[in-house]
Amino acid sequence: MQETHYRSCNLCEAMCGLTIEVEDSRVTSIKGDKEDPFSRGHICPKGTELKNLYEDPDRIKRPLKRTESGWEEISWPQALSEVARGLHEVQSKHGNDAVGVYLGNPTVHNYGSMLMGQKFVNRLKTRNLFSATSVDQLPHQLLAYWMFGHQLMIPIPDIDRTQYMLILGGNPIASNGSLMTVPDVRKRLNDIQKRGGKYVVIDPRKTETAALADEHHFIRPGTDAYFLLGLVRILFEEKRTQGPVHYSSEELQKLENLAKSYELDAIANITGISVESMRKIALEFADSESAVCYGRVGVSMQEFGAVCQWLINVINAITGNMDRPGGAMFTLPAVDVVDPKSVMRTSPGSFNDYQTRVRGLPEFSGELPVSALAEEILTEGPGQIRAMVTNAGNPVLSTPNGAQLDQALEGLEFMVSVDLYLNETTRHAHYILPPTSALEHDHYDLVFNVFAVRNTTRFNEPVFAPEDGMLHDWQIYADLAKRMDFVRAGKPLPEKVIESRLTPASMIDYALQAGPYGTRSGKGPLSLEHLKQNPHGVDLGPLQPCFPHRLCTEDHLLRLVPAEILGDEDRLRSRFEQWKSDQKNGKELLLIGRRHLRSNNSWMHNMAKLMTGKERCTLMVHPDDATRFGLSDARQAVVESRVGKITVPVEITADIMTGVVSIPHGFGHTRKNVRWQVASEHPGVSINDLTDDQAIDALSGNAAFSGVPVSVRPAD
Ligand SMILES: Nc1nc2c(c(=O)[nH]1)N[C@H]1C(S)=C(S)[C@@H](COP(=O)(O)OP(=O)(O)OC[C@H]3O[C@@H](n4cnc5c(=O)[nH]c(N)nc54)[C@H](O)[C@@H]3O)O[C@H]1N2
Ligand SMILES: Nc1nc2c(c(=O)[nH]1)N[C@H]1C(S)=C(S)[C@@H](COP(=O)(O)OP(=O)(O)OC[C@H]3O[C@@H](n4cnc5c(=O)[nH]c(N)nc54)[C@H](O)[C@@H]3O)O[C@H]1N2
Ligand code: SF4
Ligand SMILES: [Mo]
Repeated sequence: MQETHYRSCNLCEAMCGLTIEVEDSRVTSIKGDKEDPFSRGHICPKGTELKNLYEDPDRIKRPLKRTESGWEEISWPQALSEVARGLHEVQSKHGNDAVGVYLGNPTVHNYGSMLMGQKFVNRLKTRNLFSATSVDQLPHQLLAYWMFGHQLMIPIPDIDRTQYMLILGGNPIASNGSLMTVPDVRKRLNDIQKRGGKYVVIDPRKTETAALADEHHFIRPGTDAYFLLGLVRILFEEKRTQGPVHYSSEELQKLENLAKSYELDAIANITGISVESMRKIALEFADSESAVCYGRVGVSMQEFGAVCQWLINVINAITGNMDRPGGAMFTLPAVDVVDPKSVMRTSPGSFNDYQTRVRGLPEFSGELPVSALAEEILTEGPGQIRAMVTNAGNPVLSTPNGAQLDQALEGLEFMVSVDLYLNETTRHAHYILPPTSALEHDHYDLVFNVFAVRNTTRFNEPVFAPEDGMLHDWQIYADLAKRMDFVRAGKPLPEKVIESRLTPASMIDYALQAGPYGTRSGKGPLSLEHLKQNPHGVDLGPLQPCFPHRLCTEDHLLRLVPAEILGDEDRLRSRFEQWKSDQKNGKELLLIGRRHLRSNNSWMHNMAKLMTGKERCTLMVHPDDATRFGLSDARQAVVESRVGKITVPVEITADIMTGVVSIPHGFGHTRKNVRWQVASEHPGVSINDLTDDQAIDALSGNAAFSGVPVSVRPAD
């Protein structure tokens, strides 16, 4: 029997609509869905791999328990009970904070896991909550909280209407866009050019996105804050600022004073971008009919990640491009998570309400920076983490100084992982609880509809029923949350999986109906049923201006210069002085990362079709540096940092700035007892065995991956 299913891909942020053909319970083809009004048929090579992910023989299908003789398959009730008891035991012996939690990136691509996982995590009542946020977008959320009053009021580039886009530290043509859900980004960037606009890229590497840009400027890693300050200074000098609009004139004055205290010549020396180039960019930006500045991981994962995100918002605001078509705008999603009256409202945020035990790093919105995780496990004393729960993550490969974390996890009293695979992290678990894979569960994108470049919505029905004896992420967490209550109350534990009457779909139905386009709120046709009738998705129109009513600050003004940023000024200035007087010894190179279209962080390397072609885990080096350090193409080099040393093949290319080298993250599948057969044939090495857990943005606590000082030499 042949059937056609429609659902969107949940692997990255782009949410591409897929047309999935199934014959006799096997997927026969996955293509882009041309009738999806948002993605318009776009798909990348990873989308079709949902089939192989579903069929992957390495995927875990039954709960696993680590025993003396290896992994043993056990029943769900046994696994869930032993996990609940294990966690309870650690907490009753050592206190609630003795259990740590790490939520990986795919958590936010799985609404069931988010909705029910949250209930379970709340039950644990631990402060030791970590996630991929603090190796990623923490500065974006922090500045949204400070400037707009809500951590999820993140400004989104109105890419379809802008006439000038300035991109820093993002490579959307490889990553398919981030904090800008934008399927088919190559075409949308090209459309800017076709309508007479332009886009400009600031990046230490001439990336796939930079290669097609109107202009590309190399920048020294970690110096973007000064480049952005330079632009702000020029905007003031050239009288291109607007305002006050939605902010006070005192704030504008404070900003001007700050920017004018950084000299343009010094900025040019430090960043490698000339004063003329800065001036050209600033003036073209300001004089464009509309313009938007966008910065992504390359500028959030650095020493001044928070300052960078602040200045990006500032540039959009003072040129009149904040909250206007073609500038930086805000979504009004079908399930609103920002409006305090919404049934799905989330916390506006919190900052520094408490700190990590060892290093005193600040909390953000109930989470602590993951750069501190290993030391919280390794450092003895009250409050030490003795047990971990990991969900959909691989922090051994994805967080700084991963080797240290690897070692820390080995010594835990108890660890449970909810994951599809035995990866570099979950191999340390005592129990692995495997959920269904994407094609077996329904999905509503709670997160990426909020960050989309158009208001859009769809509901994704499962393609297959779950295999016998498999549970969804949400079912695992719904059970565990209740089972913890039983254990704590000293009651006998249920011998069956505890069913929940509340389902993620029912929660979404309620939220859709009550939401800004819903039937119950009388504002539109949306309900779960309506979305099921429209399987290609529903377009809700372009982004609309929403200031001041949607601003979540008390006075409904945007805070142009948050006090916390001013508090970071001394650090910003002293680093500036340090850069100015930096006597380059010529021995040090600055390490950055990169992404490849056919990868997805650490976990798609097990898909054989994605792994064909040239070796991907290489050290990119500029020809001049290769000569300087005696490196030859395709030969091995030793790269060494404060925390570690790895050996990696060299790729000589003029597409990287001199003084900079690059290695992609997510590789390093060489550790023992990992069950990733294909990935093990393309193991590569982990860049995060070089990145430094002590290198952070001291203001936000975010990891500073960009610009790690390393030495490089030939391996033989
Ligand atoms: N040096 C350097 N390090 C980086 C980065 C960088 O640019 N440079 N990028 C950082 C960024 S932005 C991020 S987001 C992190 C990502 O880092 P992590 O979130 O720690 O790791 P992933 O590789 O995304 O985790 C994948 C795991 O999730 C599991 N998984 C997938 N789908 C599901 C699901 O539906 N349910 C469950 N339970 N499990 C699932 C997979 O089986 C796999 O084991 O890496 C960060 N690390
Ligand atoms: N194919 C693929 N797609 C993905 C992922 C993946 O692993 N593979 N991961 C997903 C995830 S979790 C995320 S968060 C997004 C990230 O999406 P993007 O932010 O677009 O990610 P990258 O491609 O790593 O782009 C970061 C860029 O920053 C540059 N950079 C590094 N340091 C600096 C610096 O100091 N200054 C400046 N100006 N630039 C710098 C790098 O050279 C790189 O080109 O991608 C998502 N999509
Ligand atoms: S671009 Fe992202 S959402 Fe689209 S098919 Fe590729 S991985 Fe899936
Ligand atoms: Mo990410």
